[in-house]
Amino acid sequence: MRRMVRFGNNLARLAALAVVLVWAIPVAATPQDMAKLPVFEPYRCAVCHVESPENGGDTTLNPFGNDFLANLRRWNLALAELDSDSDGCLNGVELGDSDGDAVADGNTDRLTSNPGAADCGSSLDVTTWGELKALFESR
Ligand SMILES: [Ca+2]
Ligand SMILES: [Ca+2]
Ligand SMILES: [Ca+2]
Repeated sequence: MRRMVRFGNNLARLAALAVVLVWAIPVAATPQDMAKLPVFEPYRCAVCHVESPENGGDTTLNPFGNDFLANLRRWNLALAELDSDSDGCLNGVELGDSDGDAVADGNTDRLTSNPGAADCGSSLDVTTWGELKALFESR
């Protein structure tokens, strides 16, 4: 009987540890994931999340966050060429790294708009970007 109680206590501790780990891992991963992006100001957490956890908001992933996760938490050309939030601006254009090489375009240190929210404020839309890209590729 004593063995059963001890086993039950250990099982409860293990379950509690699992709950803590599941809760802690996504929170710990956020700054590391953010550091993989060449530019993340001014949106910070809101680049990937519906709202910024820093502001006590929802930690649900936005469309860009889902694509970043599906891309194995990597920022690259494949992700830069997507328009995760379907607002007409490619992720790379919104994020300020149009070729997805993790080096910001020019001296950009701020996002032009959020790749996870329909807020494309740039005049450089998918069509314009495609035309510009074709121009450079034809050289
Ligand atoms: Ca977009
Ligand atoms: Ca770049
Ligand atoms: Ca956007």
